[in-house]
Amino acid sequence: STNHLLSDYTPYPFHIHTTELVFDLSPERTTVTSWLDFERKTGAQAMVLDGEHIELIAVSLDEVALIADVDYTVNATQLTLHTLPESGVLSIITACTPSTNTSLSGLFTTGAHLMTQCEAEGFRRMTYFPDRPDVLSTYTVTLLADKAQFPVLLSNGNLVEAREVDNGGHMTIWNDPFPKPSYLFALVAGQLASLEETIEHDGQSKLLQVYVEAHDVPKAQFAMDSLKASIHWDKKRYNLPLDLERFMIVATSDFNMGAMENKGLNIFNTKFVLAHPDTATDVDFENVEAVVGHEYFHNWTGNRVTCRDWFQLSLKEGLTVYRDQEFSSDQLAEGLSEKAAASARAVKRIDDVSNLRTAQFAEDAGPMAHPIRPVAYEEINNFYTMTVYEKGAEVVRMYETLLGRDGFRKGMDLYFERHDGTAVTCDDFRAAMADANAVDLTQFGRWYEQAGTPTVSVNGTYDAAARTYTLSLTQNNPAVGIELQQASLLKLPLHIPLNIGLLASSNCGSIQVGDDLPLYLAGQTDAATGTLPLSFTEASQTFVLTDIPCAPVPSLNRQFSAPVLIHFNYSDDDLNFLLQHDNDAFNRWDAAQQVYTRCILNNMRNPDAAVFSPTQLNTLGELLHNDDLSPAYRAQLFTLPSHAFLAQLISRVQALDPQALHAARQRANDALATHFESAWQLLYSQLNNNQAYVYTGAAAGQRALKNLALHQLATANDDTAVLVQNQYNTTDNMTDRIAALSIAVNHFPAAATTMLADFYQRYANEALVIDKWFAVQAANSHVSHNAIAQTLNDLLKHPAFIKPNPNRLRALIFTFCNANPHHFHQTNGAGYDFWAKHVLDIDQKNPQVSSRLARSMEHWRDYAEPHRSLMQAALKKVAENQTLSQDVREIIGKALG
Ligand code: B3K
Ligand code: ZN
Repeated sequence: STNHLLSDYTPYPFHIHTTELVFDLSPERTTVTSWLDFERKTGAQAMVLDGEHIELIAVSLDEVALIADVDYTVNATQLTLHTLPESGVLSIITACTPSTNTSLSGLFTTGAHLMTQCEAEGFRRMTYFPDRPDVLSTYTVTLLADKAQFPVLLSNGNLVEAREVDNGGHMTIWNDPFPKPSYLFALVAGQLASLEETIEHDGQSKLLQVYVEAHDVPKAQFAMDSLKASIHWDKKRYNLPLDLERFMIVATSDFNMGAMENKGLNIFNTKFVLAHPDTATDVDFENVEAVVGHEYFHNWTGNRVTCRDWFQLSLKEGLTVYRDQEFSSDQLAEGLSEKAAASARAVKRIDDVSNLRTAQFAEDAGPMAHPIRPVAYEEINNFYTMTVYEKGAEVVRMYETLLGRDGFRKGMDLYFERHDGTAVTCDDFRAAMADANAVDLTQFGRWYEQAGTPTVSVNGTYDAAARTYTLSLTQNNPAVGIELQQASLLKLPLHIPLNIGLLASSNCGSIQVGDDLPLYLAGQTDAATGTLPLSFTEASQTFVLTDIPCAPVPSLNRQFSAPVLIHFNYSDDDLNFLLQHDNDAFNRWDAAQQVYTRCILNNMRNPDAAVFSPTQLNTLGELLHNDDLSPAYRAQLFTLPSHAFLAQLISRVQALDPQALHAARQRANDALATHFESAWQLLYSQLNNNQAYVYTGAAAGQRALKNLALHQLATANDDTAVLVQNQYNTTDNMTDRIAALSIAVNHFPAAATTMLADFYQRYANEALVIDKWFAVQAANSHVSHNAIAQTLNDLLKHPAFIKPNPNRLRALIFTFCNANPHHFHQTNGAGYDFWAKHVLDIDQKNPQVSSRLARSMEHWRDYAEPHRSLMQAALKKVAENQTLSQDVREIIGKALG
């Protein structure tokens, strides 16, 4: 396999000014005719076009047929035109077979429909083309199909013409006036119904459509509302309008990822479009809103300004994730009092950061570690990662922290002024931010070049006589992943914006214990109260804070201003103090996480000792009863750090015993369940108030805390089975029903059997709900290893698991491998064998999906024996397979390498 290098970039030697395409569509054989209006830039190079899994029928230049092996040559991946003039129109006819395309890349069948997925390199599965993001062209597309079979024919941009043709056929012609790369092309041919609205926007009327299967139309309104909110938000916050006459969203059940931002024609996994209280949970609603926003925001950050090459992927993805996070945060805060809004925003930030710390920090500590702008890849689809997306978003957020809201906006404005309609690099974005604010962001550029999660070690000393508090910071970022092979690599200090606060540890003067002290940075005149942003740029750096009237407890990296790990030698009392008093809601939650982490790790070493001290339980008890804290926030405060997050922390210092970790984490949870049993009881009865379902952040928070309470009660007390059964039977929404089912599956097996049967029957026709039914069983961390093996066997043979689509595979197989550590990490290796079998099976059909599953084992080196050797053996078994896809081969190669 070839290794693609950032350093190899060269511009494409031709312009393709316009691209005209005619698709004669049918599942068994689709023909594509293209007319490419080209112009040579410089030199005399041949024109090399990409093409895979397609049949070449004819090539002509200015309507004169070209001759194979004379004018052009063709191999399995390229068509090379040897002697082209300065300019002309190249026409190519190809054919492909959508019905046998199980990779879901290129043109494929899904249910009764035909759809495309082109990013990153799917366009070349339909026609020969320079399939790279820096070749921008204006597209006109004609779609021809049987009218009865495919009544709906959609492509990018504006509809130019629609009419019937002979023999029961029909055609539509679409024109997209905005130059775009091939990865943003899309077409849909199907039997779909649509929900439509016309809005007035930017002085024009715009048609919005959400296309779904007819029976799903009642579940499409929330996506439509989310789209309208997104359009409104982007205009208001960034003055970025919807630039086409219409905007379409189409849902499909068969999709490798969440959704795709094709120009004017977004294609979505049904999971991120369909939302109805009967079938979708609060988390599903939240995700639909976020993903609709994300894809819409790409229209500017990704489509109007796109990437020069795939190494720059974070240019569009990091920025667009940052934008969707801010959109969701604004949606949650809308209409609330200032205080409630701040709390709602903290809840969103905590969700995003815990996701980052669980999954991205782990990625950044393993064999796939890479900078947000990678320098090499074998298969680009493997680099749609947590690092490129989520750490990329944190890097964008740091610009905002450094430059302020207005400064960031100035940078965005300049970015579009300079680069609209072009394909650019991450450096161009950074230059726009720097130039618009007249600041030097050279050092900040290292965030794009270096992999790994930096550790910031902090020492604090209070000098009572001098009334100073001195913070000494050291940053450390050792080589990881691919960097380990770059012998000459020198990692340099990063520019880290570190927000800090100092809490008064006692009453002093007018200052009360727990208050934020006013902060003055020595040598600087500007004073800040509360949170002070430090600009930490050296390997080691000291900050002296003056006029500090009493000994403080520091609150570090407030709001998670930088994606780093903080080391500070807090005593148990310090953490308890922060848990009681921190005025930064994010850091208060983080104090709880640190308490839990410390207690679980202690308990792993000392399983017979109590997990929590009386002081800790006392403070936690006060928080649980504190009605000033929103239910959503309290639910987060009482959620333990994930197994994966703890595993990653442990593996930094010692070999990981996954069963010991699972058991200690379980004991911590049991301790919270039993110690606060009466509080959980009270909360459950208060919050289980039979209010009709409505999706709002506040209502979702109440359900989250209620279902956490029910879960804790189930752990503490067997009588809870009645409450669980009752909630399952009487609720009006999926959030509560699936929560009850999950609790029953884990704690009340007898009740679960009938509930599972009932659930399946109720929702047999709702594919996304049946996915939940599979997932709940695959995640069962109770019962015996033998029982779970039996369940998995039954589920694999279940009629609903014949020809599973990616969502179904994720529900059963991925859930077991990634979210059930107790059963996955059996000491006889059965979980690892299961993994190997399914990686190989899935790889035959869909490399992108199997390659994601392949990653479940990349941390094998972190494990203690016998796990380590058994995992290595399973990886080797997969590696030996001769027919591995390039996708899986890269992952396994890096894991073993
Ligand atoms: N840009 C697409 C992801 C494409 C993944 C290709 N393997 C969705 C998104 O990030 O919005
Ligand atoms: Zn994206």
